[in-house]
This record gives sequence, C-alpha cells and structure tokens, in this order.
Amino acid sequence: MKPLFRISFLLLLSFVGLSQYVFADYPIASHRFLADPGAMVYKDRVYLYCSNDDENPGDDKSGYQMKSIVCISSSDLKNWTDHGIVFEVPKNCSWATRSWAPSAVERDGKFFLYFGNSGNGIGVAKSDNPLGPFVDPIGKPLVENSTPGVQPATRMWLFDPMTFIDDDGQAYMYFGGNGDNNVRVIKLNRDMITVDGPAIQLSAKNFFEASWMHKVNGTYYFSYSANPRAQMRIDYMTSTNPTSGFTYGGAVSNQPPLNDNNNHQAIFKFNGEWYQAYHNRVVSKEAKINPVYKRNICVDMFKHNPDGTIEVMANTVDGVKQQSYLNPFEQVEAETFNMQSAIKTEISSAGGMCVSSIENGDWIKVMGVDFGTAKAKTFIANVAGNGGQIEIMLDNPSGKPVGVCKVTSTGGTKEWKSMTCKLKKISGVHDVYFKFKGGSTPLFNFDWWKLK
Ligand code: FUB
Repeated sequence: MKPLFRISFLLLLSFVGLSQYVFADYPIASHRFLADPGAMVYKDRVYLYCSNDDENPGDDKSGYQMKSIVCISSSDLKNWTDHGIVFEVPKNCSWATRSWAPSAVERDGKFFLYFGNSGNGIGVAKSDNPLGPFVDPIGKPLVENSTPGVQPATRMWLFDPMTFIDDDGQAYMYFGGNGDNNVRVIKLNRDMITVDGPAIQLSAKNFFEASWMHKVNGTYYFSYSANPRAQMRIDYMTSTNPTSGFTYGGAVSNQPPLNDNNNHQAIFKFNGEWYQAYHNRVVSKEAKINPVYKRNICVDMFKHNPDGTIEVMANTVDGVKQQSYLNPFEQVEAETFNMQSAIKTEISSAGGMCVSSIENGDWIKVMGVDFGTAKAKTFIANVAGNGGQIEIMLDNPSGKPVGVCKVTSTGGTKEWKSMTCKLKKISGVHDVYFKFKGGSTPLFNFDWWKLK
C-alpha cells in the first residue's frame, strides 16, 4: 500500500509563507511513522533510535504494538538517513514481546540499546555497530519488578529507560512512569548489561514518562514528560548530584503543535548546540488518519540560560540550521533526504536500505548539496526494477530539470544497474529534487547516487 503522506508539487509551493504547513524540521523521516526518539551522538553523526509506529495497526482498540526499533541518523541535521530496523523482538531478544521507547549509548567501542518491554520491564541489547543488529546478551530483563528498589510503587510503568554515562565513567539508567514518586535511577556496571545495587527512588512533579538526563557545567538536568494535567509538557529538574537533591526547574518545552497526546523528548548536544528530538502527529493529521498511534519525529534547538535555567524551546518548522553541506561527489544513499512525497524505504538486496515504492510523480528532496565549481558533468543513479526516469531540479521543484536520467528495465528489483545522464553546468550549494516519472507501478528501486 502506498504511504498516505504525499505532498503535491503545487501544495509544496503553496507552503512557502504558510509556516503552519511548511514541513522542514518537523517532521523528519516523514515516510515512516516513528516515535519516542532516543538520541546518541557518535563521531560526527546523531543517531535517533525510535519506536516503530509503522507496526501499530492505528485503530483505537489495538493500541501500541511496536516490536522493533528503527534508527535514523544525520551529520547535518537536515538530511536524515533511514537505516531501517536495527533490533526486533522476539527475534533478537526471545523473552520480550514489545520494544518501546529506546535509548542508546556507546562504551568501549560497543553499543547498548535499552528498551521497554511495553510497561513491563526493561531490556538491553548489544552490538558492535551503531546500526546493529543489536542482540540481547543476558537472556532476561535488565530491570523488572523484582529488581530491588523498583517496588513499592503505585501503578508504575516500568519503561522508558535512558542510560547516561557521567564524566567519571559511572553509568546510570533512569526509568519509570505514571506517578510523581515513580522515577527510578539505577547504577550500571562497566559492562553496561548488569546493575550495581538497588534502584533509587526520585520524585518529579507531575511525572508521567520519558525520563532523560543531560549534564551542563556540573548540573544534572532530569527531563520528563509531565502528565495530562500539566499538558504533557517536557519539564525538568536539576541537581548537583545524579541520584538525589533535584529541584523543579520548569519547562524545557510545551506540548508540541499537532500532537495533542503523549510527548517524548531526547536531548543531545551537537556541534556545541543543544537540541531536542521529539515526536508529534503532524504527518498522520495531515494524512487524515487516526493520529494516536502514528507519530513522527521532529527536531528543534534550545538554550540554557547563564543562570542554569532552560529557555523554553520553541517548536519550529525550520529552526534548525544545516550543519554541513552534502558532498555529491561521494556516493549518497538514496534513503538520505530532507523531504519526500509518497516513497517508502526497504532493505536493499545490495546491502543497507533503498528508496522503494516509487511511482509516477513521487519525489525526494536532498537539502544543501555542494556542487563546488561546476565540475560535475554526469549524474549516476544505482537503480533496480522497471523503467522510468529521474528528473533533477535545483531549488525549485517545478523548475526546469538540469538533467534527466532515463532508467531502463534492469530485469528485477534485485538486479542493480547504474544509469547515467549529462548535467548542466552547476556551481555552488543547491537543494536537489529528484522527481520520478514513468508508466509502470512501481517504477524502480533507488539505492544511491553521485556526481562525476
Ligand atoms: O510509545 C509508547 C509509549 O508512549 C512510550 O513508552 C511513552 O514514552 C509514550 O511516548
């Protein structure tokens, strides 16, 4: 079935100036329904590990059924790469039936992913690579109701783990939900897959879910989603100690626009600035489907004041600046883009992911591509499937193509071939639109592209 999120070129143009509907920083990876981002900055990229809302049937009866974690990443905060599913239960963790609201951390060259088995316990999975596959190393929950210090608690949701490594190397996992006194923090051993001592109780005003910890200039900031009585804001409290002495600080951000339901943040520092990844429900609302279980990911920026308080974050549609331009002379994965209309992604038989489900009129936008000094002569696209063509437009999606790449049938979606076309002389930085045309359904799969 084709995705419901389709932006027509006309509609895209009509967005200009209508800030309410200009999709830029929210949503990102709009071809997927994703939620509950957990951010990890590693080397020069930010990785967001997300609950996979594509797995929710979407009706009010079925609720949240997510059984896998999807990872998206970016080095420029504008173009995001879809890495697909990196962990799945029970395939990668036999005791779990759900995988909700993950967070990830790197230690000693290994990567650890923490997740909620819905609200019934917390699991850990390990990998040698940030893109997985992550696999359960202990064969049981890391934290469950019988873990010392978790109980007694009133109707606690045992989920939403966030693991934080302090400057002295001590790791702490924050978790819990559904009640002011239901915040817990537990020390982890250096192996990151066993706990060190009992869970410690913390209390947070209007605590609902979505625990997160970040540290600035020696101050520990515990942020969380407040309950519906407090409009599900992202609130925070601070302390000079990671496990005690917290005082309420106020809001990091309000209920996001076009959300009207649960809220879940991940706070990260990238290139010296602070950001919040979160979810809202703009894609499903725009597509006029039931938005409750179909969320999408967003990113915005915020600041800490000199006195240590947080300036309430503004939810914007274009508030995040592109951090670096994309180099088109190196292979660019087709599943790296800023915006799209009606495409999907799938596992590529050539490895990694590819753009799929491409039909006549679909498009993707890659933002801030640096063509340099007009040295590009040829566009190369690696494709597999039926025929069609890729029109290449700069800056204006309905402008004149600077190149048209004809795609002939390759003999199947597993038969990858490089198609080329001449390009007009182009210099400088441009947003590139690839518009797909053709008669067959689907046209072809698109794995990568580059310029020569
Ligand atoms: O995605 C399922 C649950 O919804 C998460 O665990 C909560 O944080 C809320 O976002």
